[in-house]
Order: sequence, then C-alpha cells, then structure tokens
Amino acid sequence: MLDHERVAVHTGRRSRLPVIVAVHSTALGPAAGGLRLWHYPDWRDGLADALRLSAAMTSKFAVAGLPIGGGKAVVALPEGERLDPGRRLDVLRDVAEVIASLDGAYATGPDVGTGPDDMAVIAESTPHVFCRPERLGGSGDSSPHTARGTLAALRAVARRLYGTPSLAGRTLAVAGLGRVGGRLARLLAAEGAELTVTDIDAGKRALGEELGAVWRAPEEILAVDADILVPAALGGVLSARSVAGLRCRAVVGPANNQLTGPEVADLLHERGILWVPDYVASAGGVVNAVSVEVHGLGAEQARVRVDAIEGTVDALLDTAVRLDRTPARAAEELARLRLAAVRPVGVRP
Ligand code: PPY
Repeated sequence: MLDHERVAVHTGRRSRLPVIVAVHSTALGPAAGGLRLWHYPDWRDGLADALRLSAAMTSKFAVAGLPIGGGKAVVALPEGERLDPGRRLDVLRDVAEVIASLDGAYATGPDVGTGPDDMAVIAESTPHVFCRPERLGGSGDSSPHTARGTLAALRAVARRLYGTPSLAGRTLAVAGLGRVGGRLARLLAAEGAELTVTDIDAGKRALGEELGAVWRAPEEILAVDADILVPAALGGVLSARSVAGLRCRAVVGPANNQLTGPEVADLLHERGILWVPDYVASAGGVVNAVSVEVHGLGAEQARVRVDAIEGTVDALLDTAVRLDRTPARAAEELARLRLAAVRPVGVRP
C-alpha cells in the first residue's frame, strides 16, 4: 500500500534526469525535506530512497514538535555522472518547476549533494525553499545546526550511560566527515572526546589528524571498540550483519535512515546497544531552519530549540525504560500520537 499522500515523478525538461518529489504527510502542515542529488544504479532506487526519507521526515518534524509535514526530493543521477555547473543549473531548475507545480504542499531544503547556493537557484522560481544563504534572507547552511543537535542527543545518551552528559574522555567512532560529520567531529574534539574517524574520501584524513583522531578504513569503523558509534554519512549502515559485529554501547548519529529495516532496532536492543532513532538525533537542521524562517526567531532562540533535543532524547529514553520498549518504538509512538492529535477540517476520522 502506498503510504504517501502524493509522489511526483518527472523527467526533467532540461536535464532529462528523473526528478522525484515524495510528499509523505501534510497532517501537521505543509511538507518539507531536503533535495538529495545522488547517484543510484537505477532511478527506481532513487524513488525508494525518496519514499523512505520522506516518511522519516514526517516523524522528524512530529517528534521535534514542529507544525510541518514530511517530504523529500531526489534527483537520481546515473552512476559516475558528474554535473558540470551548467547542467547543475538545469537540474535545479527542473526541480524548482516540479516544486512550483505542487503549490506549497512541499518545500525543499538541503540534503546529501546540495547546499545553500543550490537553494538560491531554486528560489529564483519558487518561494517554497528553506536554507537559502543568509545574505539572501534564508537561514543558511543547516549542517552546523544538525551537528549541534546531534551533540545534544549524544549528551542525553552519555547521561543515561554514565550519569553525566559530558563527553570528555569518552571514545566516539565517527563514520563520515562530510558537512555534518566534520562539524560534529570538531565539536566532539573540543569537548575532549577521543575520536576514531573515517570517510570514503581519503582527503578527509587531514581533518582527522587536525583533531588528533585515529583514522580507520570505512569498512572497519562499525566494528571499532568505542563508547558510542556515530553514523554521519549515508544510510543503511545498521543491518542484522553489521549489528552483530558492533563493539559499542550506543549508536547515535545524524545520518538519515540508518537501519536497513525496522527490525534492526530490536536487534540493537537485544544486544544491549542503545540506539537513538536517526530522525530524532538529526533534527537540529530543520529545527533551526523552521524556527528562523517560519517562526521568525533569532539565532539565539533558535539555538535554544536545537539544544532542546537533549531534553527530547532524555524524555524518550525515560519513556522507553518506563514502558519497557525500545527507544525506536517510543519515538514512533510519540510521532503517532502527535499525528493523531490533528484532524484536517471537514474530514471525519
Ligand atoms: C533533513 O534534516 O533531513 C533535511 O531534509 C534538511 C532540511 C533542512 C531544512 C528544511 C528542510 C530540510
């Protein structure tokens, strides 16, 4: 059964590339979610990604307490295709055209492969876009805020595991040093955490050295002996197989869609590994963007909301223990309650 309100699949008029926009739910408000510009073996894999990622956005906004629905856009690039600047403009204009046709049901933002400058291009054709550069009136790069929100989630987990939110002296394995993972690694190093890091881009080794981190190959990072594993790259890293090899007490990170399937949350629980759902730990970016661009808050007030993710995770972990369920189940229930609390006008339950 299709779980989504609507899914638009277009061949871009200019780029001839598949442009996919998935609107999972507008129950809480107009949908938002980033634009992923990524390589897929087949465009249908991009469609599957858009469906999963947009559903996670619904939960992300619901748990964060924001009046926004869940959506996501994906442009499926063929393997190996590099976009030159002209073609990139074509792609972004194609995406903007699809967004404009949805009449406000979906607003985009940054995701893997896109950033504020891309949002500025999209904003030339539609107002439904978050995170334009600050000089153009947007809330700018969301990744520092996502990193900060993940740090807040990590503090809540440290309190649960060790009785103190401090990460000083804790060992953390950070998988991915991109825009969010790199920032987060810096914040953790500044807190005095001991880091083991990796990235598929060996050029990131320099950052690892700068932070005094141990470098490991990407395929080794999941089995590193550490207090907390921090997935900060693409999703799908937690499977039955990889969970069996974990040597950490908790997994908390900003990567979206970390599990290969919902049952993996139970496997983590059975192994006594605390997993904070990705859509809870990674909400800092959307919390900042919506606080600034929808609610008109200043940077300082928005930061307070991002830091409040620590309290959200605290409460979730409390509920999970009290009701004897996984944090994944507790988060799902919270999202479901928030979604059930709203009924569109004129629609009978
Ligand atoms: C995400 O947090 O997963 C996003 O999609 C990023 C984002 C940020 C701001 C508005 C919409 C999407």
